[in-house]
Amino acid sequence: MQKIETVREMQALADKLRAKEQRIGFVPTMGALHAGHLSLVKLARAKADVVVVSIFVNPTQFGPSEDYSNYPRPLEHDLELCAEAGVDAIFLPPVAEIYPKGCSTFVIEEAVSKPLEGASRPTHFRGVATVVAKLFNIVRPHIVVFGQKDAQQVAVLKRMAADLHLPVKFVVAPIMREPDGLAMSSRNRYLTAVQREDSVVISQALRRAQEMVAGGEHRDDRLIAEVTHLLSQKRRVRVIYVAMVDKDTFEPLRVVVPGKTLLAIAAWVDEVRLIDNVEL
Ligand code: PAJ
Repeated sequence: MQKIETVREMQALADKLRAKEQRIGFVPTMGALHAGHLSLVKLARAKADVVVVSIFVNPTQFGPSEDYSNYPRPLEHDLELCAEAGVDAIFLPPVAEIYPKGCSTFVIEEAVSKPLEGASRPTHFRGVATVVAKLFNIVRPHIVVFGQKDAQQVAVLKRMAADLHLPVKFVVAPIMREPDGLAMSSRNRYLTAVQREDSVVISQALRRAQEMVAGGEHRDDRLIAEVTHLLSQKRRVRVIYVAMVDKDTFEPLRVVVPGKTLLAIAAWVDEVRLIDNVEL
């Protein structure tokens, strides 16, 4: 596994691979890797000749009171996991390599990024879109793999790639969950045992909504009321949003449209912010 820390070297590798007509599959991450990330790597391996993973805790996507400096950075362990998963190259740039002094250009998607996550984290998607556009220009992938766990991120980045004519093919991986249903996340390691117990209500509430839809309920107000009620049963859980939206535009939907509808939750479990979603 090659370890690359500079933009110049990464672009040179991408050029060399492209000259040999090798298809580059790319999985961008912020590290603290878990089985969710590794499922993305597996998909990339199945769909490309060479797999590049980036590990970069991107400062511009964290708000001023968020966990940028405390974000977990277990680098050695991440490198072991990548090597075991058959990653060919790992891109680990220092912050100054991605945001050199004087850098003043950002990518702002102005529709899909506005509601839900965008409303509660106003500069988040500007940071995500900017870093991902940069990474696409550095890694020059044919195929990129993202997780459905961050469904709005996928929708914003697909919109960005289409709008900027970026020649990448998106592959979206299903949400990997713990045995009790909790969606895997690098932030789960912040949870204490009691918080971890309460956090399971998030995926349980989403599953309940799926059952209601299977039983014939299609109205957003009834589904959202039930989900909100279930979440309110746990003392440590505070709802940030529960929303039923179109999975591509993130506009609200009043009734379930099969194949198009996402139910998304963000909630605090004490001071840990968790998100999850299901298709309805
Ligand atoms: P990060 O949170 O490290 O996630 C990297 C990728 O792993 C994302 O595409 C995310 O959706 C996916 N992922 C996380 N948990 C998952 C799970 N339980 N099941 C399936 N996939 C999962 O998302 C980011 O980093 C950053 O915003 C990034 C795109 C790297 C830009 O900085």
